[in-house]
Amino acid sequence: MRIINSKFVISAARFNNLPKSTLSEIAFIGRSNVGKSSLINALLNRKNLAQISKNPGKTRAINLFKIEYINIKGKKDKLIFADLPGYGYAKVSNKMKLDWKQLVENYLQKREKLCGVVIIVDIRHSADEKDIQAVKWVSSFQKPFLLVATKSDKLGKSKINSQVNLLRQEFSLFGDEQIMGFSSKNLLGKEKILEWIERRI
Ligand SMILES: Nc1nc2c(ncn2[C@@H]2O[C@H](COP(=O)(O)OP(=O)(O)OP(=O)(O)O)[C@@H](O)[C@H]2O)c(=O)[nH]1
Ligand SMILES: [Mg+2]
Repeated sequence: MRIINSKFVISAARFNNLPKSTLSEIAFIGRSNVGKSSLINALLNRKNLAQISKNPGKTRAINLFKIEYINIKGKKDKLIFADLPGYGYAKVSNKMKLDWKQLVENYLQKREKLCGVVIIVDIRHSADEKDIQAVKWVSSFQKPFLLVATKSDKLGKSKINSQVNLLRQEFSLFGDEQIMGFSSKNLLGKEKILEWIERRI
């Protein structure tokens, strides 16, 4: 797919504030500060469409972006990207954690046109409990997912492959299809993510 245009639509702190689901939608989820917004910007060839912050936990709502692209058959089409609020940030109250869970759960369960979820982890770290939970959670809603191990620019080439293989085992994934390395800095893996998205929609 070739992206031709993208724009911010809405930031919704409640599920009911989201506009009706009419276009195919792809969601992005991961630990707070893992690089979700950077990944979305990289896919869309934009510097600052999705907010990038050095302060983890800043995104507390679901941000929607409307994308125009040329599909594999050369036809113009549209889809939605949803930047979901990050999890695992320690400095939030229990009430906020509960609100987060309810918002994301509602979203995964009820968003009618949601056709795939990109789950983002840091390639440098072993799978932790929260990330494993996230994978199980998304799977429990029968949503196809792609695990993207980002910040691969921080590792050498052979280390990237060995980490991806390690993470594949830790997350009990089978086959190459479900996990890959990525970097928002040097754009490694960008085309593969776009191909995965196009297959889902
Ligand atoms: N080296 C490197 N740094 C990255 C990469 N992706 C993101 N970062 C940095 O990681 C930090 C967090 O990135 P964001 O894209 O804001 O992460 P996020 O997951 O959207 O964060 P929240 O929305 O706050 O939860 C920023 O300082 C980014 O510049 C990457 O691929 N490589
Ligand atoms: Mg963000």
